Amino acid sequence: MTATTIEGHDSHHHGHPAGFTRWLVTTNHKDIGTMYLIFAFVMLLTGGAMILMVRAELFMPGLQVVKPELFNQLITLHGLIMVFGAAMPAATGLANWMLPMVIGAPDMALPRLNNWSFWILPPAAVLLVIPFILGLAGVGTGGADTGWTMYAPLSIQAGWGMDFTIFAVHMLGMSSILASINVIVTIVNMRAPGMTMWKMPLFAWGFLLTAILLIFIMPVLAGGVTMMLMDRHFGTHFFNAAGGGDPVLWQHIFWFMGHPEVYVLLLPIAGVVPHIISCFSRKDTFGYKAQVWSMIAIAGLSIIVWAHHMFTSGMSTGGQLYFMYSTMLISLPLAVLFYCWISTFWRGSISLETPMLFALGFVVFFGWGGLTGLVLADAAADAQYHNAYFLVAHFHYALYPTPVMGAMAAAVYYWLPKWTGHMYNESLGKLHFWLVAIGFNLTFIPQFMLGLAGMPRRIPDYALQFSDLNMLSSIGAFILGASHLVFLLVVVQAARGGKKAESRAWEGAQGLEWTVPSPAPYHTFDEQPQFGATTR
Ligand code: HEM
Ligand SMILES: [Cu+2]
Repeated sequence: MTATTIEGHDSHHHGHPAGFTRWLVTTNHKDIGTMYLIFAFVMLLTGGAMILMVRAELFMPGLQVVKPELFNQLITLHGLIMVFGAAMPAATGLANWMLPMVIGAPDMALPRLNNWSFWILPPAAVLLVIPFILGLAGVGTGGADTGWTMYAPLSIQAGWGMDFTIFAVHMLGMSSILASINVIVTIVNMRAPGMTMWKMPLFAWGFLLTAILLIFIMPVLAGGVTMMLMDRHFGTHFFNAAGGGDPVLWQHIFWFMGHPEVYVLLLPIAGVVPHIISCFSRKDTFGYKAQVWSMIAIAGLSIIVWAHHMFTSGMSTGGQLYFMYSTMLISLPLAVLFYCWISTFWRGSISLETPMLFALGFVVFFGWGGLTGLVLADAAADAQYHNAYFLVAHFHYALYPTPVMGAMAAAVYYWLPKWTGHMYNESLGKLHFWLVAIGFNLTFIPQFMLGLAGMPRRIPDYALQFSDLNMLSSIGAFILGASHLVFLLVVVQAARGGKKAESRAWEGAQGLEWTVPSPAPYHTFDEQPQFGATTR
């Protein structure tokens, strides 16, 4: 950001706060985007440190590092923090930074709401973690220890870490609903002239569908945790069989949110990745309309398949068949997406800069997550694999590539020159990628094998036969953890200096965001851009 833009801003508005106040009261989508991304990264390291303690415990059979109670708190907080603290805010940060720029808008439609959506997050994160820290200090009952799914009746009986978690979930959910409203209003109202819905970048489609999904599902979770709070403190028995309630009702409510949630994590990236693949293949995106319709189909289907998480909770044969086939149906639009991505780089003139490496890595690893998901969608096989490490490996192949490799790495590297005005260090970027590729697979391939061999999940100790694979998995996890520090180094370096980036930082890059200087000025489009034949 240059001094002239600030003066230009001041001349027609009121004063411009500096220092901490600037960040506290900012309504600028770039400031807010930056804060979201930093928050997400801090949460990634926090959740990561917690799971490294778990992997340290699982390095050898027997109990060495953490007590079983603490183990349960660690996996619970890891799951909650990764999903709500790291993955979703990373995507929202991207939306804030890039959505106005790719559709040619000066800012998000509701800037003050935007500020509020962000500032709800840090207190929520504190609420989530504080009982855990107090517990370590010997105060109270510790953090929630139910697993991130918070299954009743365990969550009804849990200590007061659960109440903090319920409150935190309310706040996190509120934040994402507000952010979603903002995304929808921005896309509907603020596109540059000439940009119809069917010419809008896939980036915007991904976020639009995600935002609609979130508004659909988050209130259901909010209702669910409110019922849980009532059960815990106000004498209701929604989930208590002794009082006429039903614990499985909780599972329905949770997974009605929880399953679409994985598509909330996927869809923004499904919108981002085609931009990157097309740029580094120097070819137009293949099958634009097919991709949009597939994303719509995925979003629609995602809300009618939730009970595939509940095959082992007891379900009628008819229910099992319905949820099995409806789940498998999602493979079709997903396969269309993969087909389009592959066709985009097919016979392109490909170069493998870091963003492209991460985009391709995403396609391969996430594809593996999808294929192993089909195994779990099979109601008969799921009985064997659901509560084994196979499931843990599967959902990490779905959930790590999406927010971390897609949003935090591929997209951040791709747009970093636009954000900072500098090129990042390509060799360190590549090192980051290969550490992720090796660390990630070394962590989770052994977990598939452990699952097939029958090692249960969420247990701090295991039989001797599982020793070697667990050791490998733990080594992989520490490599993966180290990779994130390399990433931090690259980003900090690029923010502080380096080779100047041109306005079109990548030769194959298309889109309105590349028509403005790098770094993008504080107010991107002082004059409304025209969307036409040369800009897509
Ligand atoms: C950074 C590398 C990561 C490693 C090494 C890792 C490892 C693990 C391990 C060992 C577990 C415990 C499994 C068990 O015993 O039940 C776990 C659970 C979980 N992880 Fe990760 N994870 C990583 C990243 C992520 C990310 C990025 C997400 C989501 C965006 C995520 C979401 C979850 C969830 C939802 C659970 C389930 C918690 C539960 O069972 O309640 N993880 N992870
Ligand atoms: Cu699901």
